[in-house]
Amino acid sequence: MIDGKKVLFSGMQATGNLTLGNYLGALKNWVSLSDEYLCFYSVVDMHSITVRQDPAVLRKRARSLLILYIAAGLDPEKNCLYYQSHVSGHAELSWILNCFTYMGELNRMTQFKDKASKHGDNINAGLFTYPVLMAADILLYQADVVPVGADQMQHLEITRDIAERFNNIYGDVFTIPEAYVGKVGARIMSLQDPSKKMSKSDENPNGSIYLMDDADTVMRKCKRAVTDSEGTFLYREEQPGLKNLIDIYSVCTGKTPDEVVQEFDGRGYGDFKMAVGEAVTSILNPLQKEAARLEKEKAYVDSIIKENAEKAGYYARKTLRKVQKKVGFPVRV
Ligand code: ATP
Ligand code: LTN
Repeated sequence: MIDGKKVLFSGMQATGNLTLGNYLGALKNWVSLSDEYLCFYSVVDMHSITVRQDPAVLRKRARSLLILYIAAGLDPEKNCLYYQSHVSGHAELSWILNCFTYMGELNRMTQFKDKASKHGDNINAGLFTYPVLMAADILLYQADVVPVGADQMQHLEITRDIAERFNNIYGDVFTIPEAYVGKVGARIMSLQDPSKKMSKSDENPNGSIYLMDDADTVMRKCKRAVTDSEGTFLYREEQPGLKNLIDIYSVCTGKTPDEVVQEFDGRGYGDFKMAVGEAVTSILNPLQKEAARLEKEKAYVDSIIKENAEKAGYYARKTLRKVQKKVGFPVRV
Protein backbone atom coordinates (compact mmCIF):
# COMPACT_ATOMS: atom_id res chain seq x y z
CA MET A 1 0.00 0.00 0.00
CA ILE A 2 1.21 3.48 -0.85
CA ASP A 3 -0.96 6.46 0.21
CA GLY A 4 -3.89 4.15 0.83
CA LYS A 5 -3.72 2.60 -2.63
CA LYS A 6 -2.73 -0.91 -3.60
CA VAL A 7 0.40 -1.10 -5.71
CA LEU A 8 0.52 -2.60 -9.19
CA PHE A 9 3.66 -3.43 -11.16
CA SER A 10 4.01 -4.57 -14.75
CA GLY A 11 6.50 -4.24 -17.55
CA MET A 12 7.06 -4.89 -21.21
CA GLN A 13 10.18 -5.58 -23.18
CA ALA A 14 11.15 -3.24 -25.96
CA THR A 15 12.09 -6.10 -28.23
CA GLY A 16 10.21 -6.25 -31.53
CA ASN A 17 7.30 -4.13 -32.63
CA LEU A 18 4.24 -4.21 -30.44
CA THR A 19 1.22 -6.05 -31.81
CA LEU A 20 -2.51 -5.59 -31.47
CA GLY A 21 -2.28 -8.53 -29.02
CA ASN A 22 0.04 -6.56 -26.74
CA TYR A 23 -2.33 -3.60 -26.89
CA LEU A 24 -5.68 -5.35 -26.42
CA GLY A 25 -4.29 -7.97 -24.02
CA ALA A 26 -2.10 -5.74 -21.89
CA LEU A 27 -1.72 -2.01 -22.53
CA LYS A 28 -5.43 -1.22 -22.90
CA ASN A 29 -6.17 -3.00 -19.61
CA TRP A 30 -3.32 -1.21 -17.88
CA VAL A 31 -5.06 2.08 -18.61
CA SER A 32 -8.27 0.89 -16.97
CA LEU A 33 -6.35 -0.19 -13.84
CA SER A 34 -4.63 3.10 -13.25
CA ASP A 35 -7.48 4.65 -11.26
CA GLU A 36 -7.72 1.84 -8.78
CA TYR A 37 -4.02 1.17 -8.15
CA LEU A 38 -0.80 3.07 -7.77
CA CYS A 39 0.86 1.77 -10.91
CA PHE A 40 4.47 1.25 -11.90
CA TYR A 41 4.78 0.43 -15.61
CA SER A 42 8.36 -0.18 -16.60
CA VAL A 43 10.12 -0.55 -19.92
CA VAL A 44 12.23 -3.52 -18.88
CA ASP A 45 15.34 -2.84 -20.93
CA MET A 46 17.58 -4.82 -18.54
CA HIS A 47 15.59 -7.94 -19.38
CA SER A 48 16.03 -7.23 -23.09
CA ILE A 49 19.79 -7.70 -23.08
CA THR A 50 19.42 -11.35 -22.04
CA VAL A 51 19.15 -11.73 -25.82
CA ARG A 52 21.74 -9.92 -27.96
CA GLN A 53 20.50 -6.46 -29.06
CA ASP A 54 21.69 -3.75 -31.41
CA PRO A 55 22.31 -0.87 -28.94
CA ALA A 56 20.94 1.89 -31.18
CA VAL A 57 17.83 -0.13 -31.99
CA LEU A 58 17.20 -1.03 -28.34
CA ARG A 59 17.54 2.61 -27.26
CA LYS A 60 15.10 3.75 -29.94
CA ARG A 61 12.58 1.02 -29.24
CA ALA A 62 12.73 1.61 -25.50
CA ARG A 63 11.83 5.27 -26.02
CA SER A 64 9.08 4.44 -28.50
CA LEU A 65 7.62 1.96 -26.04
CA LEU A 66 7.57 4.52 -23.25
CA ILE A 67 5.91 6.97 -25.64
CA LEU A 68 3.37 4.31 -26.55
CA TYR A 69 2.51 3.86 -22.86
CA ILE A 70 1.63 7.56 -22.75
CA ALA A 71 -0.10 7.56 -26.16
CA ALA A 72 -2.26 4.62 -25.06
CA GLY A 73 -3.63 6.78 -22.26
CA LEU A 74 -1.41 6.11 -19.25
CA ASP A 75 -1.15 9.44 -17.46
CA PRO A 76 2.53 10.02 -16.55
CA GLU A 77 1.46 12.20 -13.61
CA LYS A 78 -0.60 9.42 -12.05
CA ASN A 79 1.40 6.36 -13.15
CA CYS A 80 5.08 5.79 -12.82
CA LEU A 81 6.35 5.18 -16.38
CA TYR A 82 10.08 4.61 -16.46
CA TYR A 83 13.04 2.63 -17.77
CA GLN A 84 14.13 -0.25 -15.54
CA SER A 85 17.80 0.60 -16.19
CA HIS A 86 17.30 4.11 -14.72
CA VAL A 87 16.56 2.74 -11.26
CA SER A 88 19.65 0.97 -9.96
CA GLY A 89 17.64 -0.72 -7.21
CA HIS A 90 16.45 -3.35 -9.69
CA ALA A 91 20.00 -4.62 -10.16
CA GLU A 92 20.87 -4.30 -6.48
CA LEU A 93 17.84 -6.18 -5.21
CA SER A 94 18.23 -8.73 -7.98
CA TRP A 95 21.71 -9.62 -6.68
CA ILE A 96 20.43 -10.12 -3.16
CA LEU A 97 17.51 -12.24 -4.35
CA ASN A 98 19.89 -14.36 -6.45
CA CYS A 99 21.31 -15.51 -3.15
CA PHE A 100 17.85 -16.66 -2.06
CA THR A 101 16.98 -18.55 -5.24
CA TYR A 102 17.95 -22.15 -5.96
CA MET A 103 19.47 -23.42 -9.19
CA GLY A 104 16.88 -26.20 -9.14
CA GLU A 105 14.02 -23.69 -9.14
CA LEU A 106 15.45 -21.76 -12.07
CA ASN A 107 16.11 -24.99 -13.94
CA ARG A 108 12.38 -25.65 -13.99
CA MET A 109 11.49 -22.40 -15.79
CA THR A 110 9.93 -23.22 -19.15
CA GLN A 111 10.75 -19.82 -20.66
CA PHE A 112 14.46 -20.43 -19.99
CA LYS A 113 14.33 -23.82 -21.66
CA ASP A 114 12.46 -22.33 -24.57
CA LYS A 115 14.77 -19.34 -25.04
CA ALA A 116 17.91 -21.43 -24.49
CA SER A 117 16.84 -23.72 -27.31
CA LYS A 118 16.20 -20.71 -29.60
CA HIS A 119 19.47 -18.91 -28.74
CA GLY A 120 21.82 -21.88 -28.41
CA ASP A 121 24.86 -19.73 -29.17
CA ASN A 122 24.18 -17.36 -26.26
CA ILE A 123 22.86 -19.19 -23.21
CA ASN A 124 24.07 -16.56 -20.77
CA ALA A 125 23.64 -16.43 -16.98
CA GLY A 126 21.26 -13.45 -17.36
CA LEU A 127 18.87 -15.58 -19.35
CA PHE A 128 18.99 -18.12 -16.53
CA THR A 129 18.41 -15.58 -13.75
CA TYR A 130 15.84 -13.57 -15.75
CA PRO A 131 13.06 -14.58 -13.30
CA VAL A 132 15.09 -13.24 -10.35
CA LEU A 133 15.33 -9.81 -11.97
CA MET A 134 11.60 -10.00 -12.56
CA ALA A 135 11.07 -10.86 -8.89
CA ALA A 136 13.20 -7.84 -7.97
CA ASP A 137 11.06 -5.59 -10.22
CA ILE A 138 7.91 -6.65 -8.44
CA LEU A 139 9.18 -6.85 -4.85
CA LEU A 140 11.09 -3.57 -5.01
CA TYR A 141 7.78 -1.68 -5.07
CA GLN A 142 5.97 -4.02 -2.67
CA ALA A 143 3.47 -4.68 -5.44
CA ASP A 144 0.13 -6.21 -4.44
CA VAL A 145 -0.93 -7.12 -7.96
CA VAL A 146 0.84 -7.95 -11.20
CA PRO A 147 -1.06 -8.17 -14.48
CA VAL A 148 0.67 -10.87 -16.50
CA GLY A 149 -0.17 -13.21 -19.34
CA ALA A 150 -0.30 -16.98 -18.86
CA ASP A 151 3.29 -17.35 -20.11
CA GLN A 152 4.61 -15.28 -17.18
CA MET A 153 2.64 -17.05 -14.46
CA GLN A 154 5.53 -19.36 -13.62
CA HIS A 155 7.73 -16.30 -13.05
CA LEU A 156 5.17 -14.81 -10.73
CA GLU A 157 5.03 -18.07 -8.78
CA ILE A 158 8.80 -18.09 -8.26
CA THR A 159 8.58 -14.42 -7.20
CA ARG A 160 6.11 -15.41 -4.50
CA ASP A 161 8.31 -18.33 -3.41
CA ILE A 162 11.41 -16.12 -3.13
CA ALA A 163 9.47 -13.45 -1.20
CA GLU A 164 8.01 -16.00 1.21
CA ARG A 165 11.42 -17.60 1.74
CA PHE A 166 12.93 -14.20 2.54
CA ASN A 167 10.05 -13.26 4.85
CA ASN A 168 10.35 -16.56 6.70
CA ILE A 169 13.94 -15.77 7.56
CA TYR A 170 13.78 -12.00 8.18
CA GLY A 171 10.17 -11.20 9.08
CA ASP A 172 7.60 -9.33 7.03
CA VAL A 173 9.77 -7.54 4.48
CA PHE A 174 8.02 -8.15 1.17
CA THR A 175 4.38 -7.95 0.16
CA ILE A 176 3.42 -11.24 -1.50
CA PRO A 177 2.11 -10.30 -4.96
CA GLU A 178 -0.98 -11.74 -6.61
CA ALA A 179 -1.52 -12.22 -10.34
CA TYR A 180 -4.08 -9.93 -11.89
CA VAL A 181 -5.76 -11.99 -14.55
CA GLY A 182 -7.56 -9.77 -17.00
CA LYS A 183 -10.88 -10.35 -18.69
CA VAL A 184 -11.19 -13.42 -20.90
CA GLY A 185 -11.41 -12.81 -24.60
CA ALA A 186 -8.43 -10.49 -24.60
CA ARG A 187 -6.11 -13.22 -25.87
CA ILE A 188 -5.59 -12.41 -29.54
CA MET A 189 -4.44 -15.16 -31.86
CA SER A 190 -2.34 -15.09 -35.03
CA LEU A 191 -4.31 -14.14 -38.16
CA GLN A 192 -2.48 -16.84 -40.07
CA ASP A 193 -2.62 -19.61 -37.47
CA PRO A 194 -5.37 -19.15 -34.88
CA SER A 195 -3.91 -21.91 -32.69
CA LYS A 196 -0.93 -19.65 -31.89
CA LYS A 197 -1.08 -16.34 -30.03
CA MET A 198 -0.37 -13.18 -31.99
CA SER A 199 3.21 -12.39 -31.08
CA LYS A 200 5.78 -9.75 -31.90
CA SER A 201 8.45 -12.37 -32.57
CA ASP A 202 6.34 -14.28 -35.15
CA GLU A 203 8.40 -14.73 -38.30
CA ASN A 204 5.29 -14.40 -40.49
CA PRO A 205 4.40 -10.66 -40.48
CA ASN A 206 0.92 -11.39 -41.88
CA GLY A 207 -0.01 -13.20 -38.68
CA SER A 208 0.32 -10.06 -36.56
CA ILE A 209 -1.12 -6.57 -36.80
CA TYR A 210 1.54 -4.18 -35.55
CA LEU A 211 0.46 -1.07 -33.71
CA MET A 212 2.30 1.06 -36.25
CA ASP A 213 0.75 -0.64 -39.33
CA ASP A 214 -1.00 1.83 -41.66
CA ALA A 215 -4.66 1.43 -42.67
CA ASP A 216 -3.89 -0.32 -45.97
CA THR A 217 -1.67 -2.88 -44.27
CA VAL A 218 -4.30 -3.54 -41.59
CA MET A 219 -7.00 -4.05 -44.24
CA ARG A 220 -4.78 -6.36 -46.26
CA LYS A 221 -3.87 -8.48 -43.23
CA CYS A 222 -7.52 -8.73 -42.17
CA LYS A 223 -8.64 -9.70 -45.67
CA ARG A 224 -6.01 -12.44 -45.76
CA ALA A 225 -6.83 -13.74 -42.29
CA VAL A 226 -7.34 -17.50 -42.21
CA THR A 227 -10.98 -18.49 -41.61
CA ASP A 228 -12.78 -21.69 -42.68
CA SER A 229 -14.98 -23.08 -45.41
CA GLU A 230 -18.04 -23.63 -43.21
CA GLY A 231 -19.68 -20.39 -44.28
CA THR A 232 -21.72 -20.15 -41.06
CA PHE A 233 -21.30 -17.06 -38.93
CA LEU A 234 -20.95 -18.52 -35.44
CA TYR A 235 -18.77 -17.80 -32.41
CA ARG A 236 -17.36 -21.19 -31.47
CA GLU A 237 -14.12 -23.11 -30.94
CA GLU A 238 -14.64 -25.14 -34.12
CA GLN A 239 -14.14 -21.97 -36.19
CA PRO A 240 -11.03 -20.55 -34.45
CA GLY A 241 -10.07 -18.08 -37.20
CA LEU A 242 -13.52 -16.51 -37.27
CA LYS A 243 -13.72 -16.62 -33.47
CA ASN A 244 -10.47 -14.66 -33.23
CA LEU A 245 -11.75 -12.02 -35.67
CA ILE A 246 -14.98 -11.75 -33.68
CA ASP A 247 -12.91 -11.29 -30.51
CA ILE A 248 -10.85 -8.55 -32.13
CA TYR A 249 -13.95 -6.78 -33.47
CA SER A 250 -15.69 -7.16 -30.17
CA VAL A 251 -12.84 -5.65 -28.09
CA CYS A 252 -12.38 -2.81 -30.60
CA THR A 253 -16.08 -1.87 -30.74
CA GLY A 254 -17.20 -2.78 -27.21
CA LYS A 255 -19.90 -5.09 -28.60
CA THR A 256 -20.36 -8.59 -27.18
CA PRO A 257 -19.57 -11.58 -29.44
CA ASP A 258 -23.33 -12.37 -29.53
CA GLU A 259 -24.13 -8.90 -30.79
CA VAL A 260 -21.44 -9.27 -33.46
CA VAL A 261 -22.90 -12.60 -34.59
CA GLN A 262 -26.35 -11.00 -34.89
CA GLU A 263 -24.94 -8.04 -36.82
CA PHE A 264 -23.15 -10.21 -39.41
CA ASP A 265 -25.40 -13.27 -39.56
CA GLY A 266 -26.13 -14.10 -43.19
CA ARG A 267 -23.40 -11.84 -44.55
CA GLY A 268 -20.18 -13.20 -46.05
CA TYR A 269 -16.82 -13.42 -44.25
CA GLY A 270 -15.47 -10.85 -46.74
CA ASP A 271 -17.80 -8.14 -45.44
CA PHE A 272 -16.91 -8.97 -41.87
CA LYS A 273 -13.15 -8.91 -42.51
CA MET A 274 -13.51 -5.39 -43.95
CA ALA A 275 -15.43 -4.33 -40.83
CA VAL A 276 -12.72 -5.82 -38.59
CA GLY A 277 -10.05 -3.92 -40.53
CA GLU A 278 -11.98 -0.68 -40.12
CA ALA A 279 -12.58 -1.26 -36.41
CA VAL A 280 -8.88 -1.96 -35.84
CA THR A 281 -7.84 1.09 -37.86
CA SER A 282 -10.15 3.30 -35.83
CA ILE A 283 -8.36 2.14 -32.67
CA LEU A 284 -4.84 2.39 -34.10
CA ASN A 285 -5.26 5.72 -35.84
CA PRO A 286 -5.48 7.96 -32.75
CA LEU A 287 -2.78 5.91 -31.02
CA GLN A 288 -0.37 6.41 -33.93
CA LYS A 289 -1.15 10.13 -34.18
CA GLU A 290 -0.52 10.68 -30.49
CA ALA A 291 2.69 8.63 -30.57
CA ALA A 292 3.94 10.63 -33.59
CA ARG A 293 3.13 13.90 -31.78
CA LEU A 294 4.99 12.79 -28.65
CA GLU A 295 8.02 11.60 -30.66
CA LYS A 296 8.48 15.28 -31.56
CA GLU A 297 7.94 16.60 -28.02
CA LYS A 298 11.46 15.79 -26.93
CA ALA A 299 11.74 18.08 -23.91
CA TYR A 300 8.36 17.01 -22.53
CA VAL A 301 9.10 13.29 -22.85
CA ASP A 302 12.58 13.77 -21.36
CA SER A 303 11.09 15.52 -18.34
CA ILE A 304 8.65 12.65 -17.81
CA ILE A 305 11.48 10.12 -18.06
CA LYS A 306 13.52 12.02 -15.49
CA GLU A 307 10.73 12.72 -13.00
CA ASN A 308 9.31 9.22 -13.14
CA ALA A 309 12.70 7.58 -12.65
CA GLU A 310 13.19 9.76 -9.57
CA LYS A 311 9.78 8.84 -8.23
CA ALA A 312 10.36 5.12 -8.84
CA GLY A 313 13.84 5.45 -7.31
CA TYR A 314 12.38 6.91 -4.14
CA TYR A 315 10.10 3.93 -3.51
CA ALA A 316 12.77 1.48 -4.65
CA ARG A 317 15.32 2.85 -2.18
CA LYS A 318 12.88 2.49 0.70
CA THR A 319 12.56 -1.26 0.12
CA LEU A 320 16.21 -1.70 -0.74
CA ARG A 321 17.50 -0.06 2.46
CA LYS A 322 15.25 -2.28 4.53
CA VAL A 323 16.44 -5.42 2.71
CA GLN A 324 20.12 -4.42 2.92
CA LYS A 325 19.78 -3.91 6.64
CA LYS A 326 18.03 -7.25 7.12
CA VAL A 327 20.76 -9.22 5.33
CA GLY A 328 23.47 -7.53 7.38
CA PHE A 329 25.01 -4.91 5.11
CA PRO A 330 26.64 -2.11 7.13
CA VAL A 331 24.29 0.85 7.65
CA ARG A 332 25.20 4.02 5.72
CA VAL A 333 26.37 6.90 7.87
P1 ATP B 1 7.44 -12.19 -27.78
O1 ATP B 1 6.92 -12.58 -29.15
O2 ATP B 1 8.69 -11.35 -27.82
O3 ATP B 1 7.45 -13.32 -26.80
P2 ATP B 1 4.86 -11.18 -27.11
O4 ATP B 1 4.25 -10.42 -28.24
O5 ATP B 1 4.40 -12.58 -26.91
O6 ATP B 1 6.42 -11.14 -27.23
P3 ATP B 1 5.29 -10.24 -24.40
O7 ATP B 1 6.39 -9.22 -24.43
O8 ATP B 1 5.61 -11.61 -23.92
O9 ATP B 1 4.59 -10.31 -25.85
O10 ATP B 1 4.08 -9.72 -23.56
C1 ATP B 1 3.81 -8.38 -23.25
C2 ATP B 1 2.39 -8.33 -22.73
O11 ATP B 1 1.45 -8.49 -23.80
C3 ATP B 1 2.06 -9.43 -21.74
O12 ATP B 1 1.29 -8.89 -20.69
C4 ATP B 1 1.26 -10.43 -22.53
O13 ATP B 1 0.34 -11.15 -21.74
C5 ATP B 1 0.53 -9.54 -23.54
N1 ATP B 1 0.28 -10.25 -24.80
C6 ATP B 1 1.21 -10.63 -25.69
N2 ATP B 1 0.66 -11.23 -26.76
C7 ATP B 1 -0.68 -11.24 -26.53
C8 ATP B 1 -1.82 -11.72 -27.28
N3 ATP B 1 -1.67 -12.29 -28.45
N4 ATP B 1 -3.05 -11.54 -26.76
C9 ATP B 1 -3.19 -10.96 -25.58
N5 ATP B 1 -2.18 -10.47 -24.82
C10 ATP B 1 -0.94 -10.61 -25.28
N1 LTN C 1 8.93 -10.94 -18.45
C1 LTN C 1 7.80 -10.09 -18.84
C2 LTN C 1 8.13 -8.63 -18.68
C3 LTN C 1 8.40 -8.29 -17.26
C4 LTN C 1 7.42 -8.18 -16.23
C5 LTN C 1 8.15 -7.85 -15.05
C6 LTN C 1 6.04 -8.36 -16.19
C7 LTN C 1 9.61 -8.02 -16.68
N2 LTN C 1 9.47 -7.74 -15.35
C8 LTN C 1 7.48 -7.70 -13.83
C9 LTN C 1 5.39 -8.20 -14.97
C10 LTN C 1 6.11 -7.88 -13.81
C11 LTN C 1 7.45 -10.39 -20.30
O1 LTN C 1 8.32 -10.73 -21.06
N3 LTN C 1 6.21 -10.20 -20.66
